[in-house]
Amino acid sequence: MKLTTTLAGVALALASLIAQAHEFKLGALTVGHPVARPTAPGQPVGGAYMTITNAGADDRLLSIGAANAASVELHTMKMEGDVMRMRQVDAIALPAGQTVKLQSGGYHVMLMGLKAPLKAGDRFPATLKFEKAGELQVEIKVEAPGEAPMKH
Ligand SMILES: [Cu+2]
Repeated sequence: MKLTTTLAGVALALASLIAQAHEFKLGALTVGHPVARPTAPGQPVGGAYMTITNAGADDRLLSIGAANAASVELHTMKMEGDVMRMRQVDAIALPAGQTVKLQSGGYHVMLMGLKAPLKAGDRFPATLKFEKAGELQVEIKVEAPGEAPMKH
């Protein structure tokens, strides 16, 4: 039991080290740990999350493209009465000097019309388009929620 716990701890530490290295830079922008959630067979829509740190002047995330989805939308979550609803947004503001978290319950990325289920452990390329900084290619990892060390 003790050994198992220790090994699990080591695995977790390694996973978080790898997660920290999983980032992409474009000028003053850093995209941290872009992940998508696994989907069930036949599920047409998937969610993706990341952090975007802006060390420069104000910018905006305008769109994301990914070849494994028919289209990719930027969404936010809003309470309407006592119901949480998703709504598409035109862009996500990236204020100077701030880190914006795209996460469950807030801004997030929706992959619409998935061509195949997203499986944990897979990776796929996506292109982020920023208003000022231009385009950045990132690699999105497919991870179940419990596997994301940054969520803790
Ligand atoms: Cu959504």
